[in-house]
Amino acid sequence: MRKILTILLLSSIALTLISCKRDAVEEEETPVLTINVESETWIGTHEYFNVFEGVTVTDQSEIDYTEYLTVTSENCEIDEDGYVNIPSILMECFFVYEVLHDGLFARQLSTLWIASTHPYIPADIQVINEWNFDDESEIEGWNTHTGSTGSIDVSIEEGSLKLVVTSGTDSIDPRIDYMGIPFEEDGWYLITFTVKSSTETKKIFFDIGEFDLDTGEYQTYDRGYSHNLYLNEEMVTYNLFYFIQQDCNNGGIIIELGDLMNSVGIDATIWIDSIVITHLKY
Ligand SMILES: [Ca+2]
Repeated sequence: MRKILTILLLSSIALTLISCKRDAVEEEETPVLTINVESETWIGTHEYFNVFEGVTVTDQSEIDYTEYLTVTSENCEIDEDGYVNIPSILMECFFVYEVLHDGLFARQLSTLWIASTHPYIPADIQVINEWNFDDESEIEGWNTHTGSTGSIDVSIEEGSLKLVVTSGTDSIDPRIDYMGIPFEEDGWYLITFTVKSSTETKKIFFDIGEFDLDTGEYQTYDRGYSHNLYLNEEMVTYNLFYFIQQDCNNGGIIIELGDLMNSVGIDATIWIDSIVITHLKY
């Protein structure tokens, strides 16, 4: 009996020792931290981005170290809450995610691409000009420039602005414009309209900007958002976005109808309707 008890006791001690040794091994295992962040993120201009959103730091035992995470960037500004000051122009931000806690360290790089052909449309919009061309009075304020060889005849037909265009040999003439609209610096504007052409391959240039009253020169103020459009024989609705770089009091729409690249010597009758200029407020 004593022998059995002794064996049991020894077995128990041995098991305890093995158990303690296992605990010791587990305690000695060094946590390895992983920063769980996408290596690349794409957003449009005027979307917000927070460097901490959705990012976690864990070790192999799923212990959370997220509270020790820091993020820095050499080329983009991050505010104290983690929001990035997104510039309006196309670019990228480089972020360095780091965690340092109790001698443990991890680093992860991440790139935010800010790229979009246009911003999203916010809830707060303001229609600043609108033309439905339902009667002759809506031609008022639209000016034409014919250049040396082109011509343009403006009228209203079936509720649309009708432009009978002889292309001529200039690229910027003939043209039609409407000026006197104030645009705000750093403002996003959306222009919608419908347009069709008697000739499928006719191309027009649609832009917003300002006439310098001193020089008589037209100056474009958008940043890479001017638009060359191929027209269709059916009415097509366009939504064109523009970003204005500086205040202009005498801004407006300009539509060039002449010898544009890939549209040389093409005469056409063009119908435009339902032009709406909207200021997008972010
Ligand atoms: Ca109309």
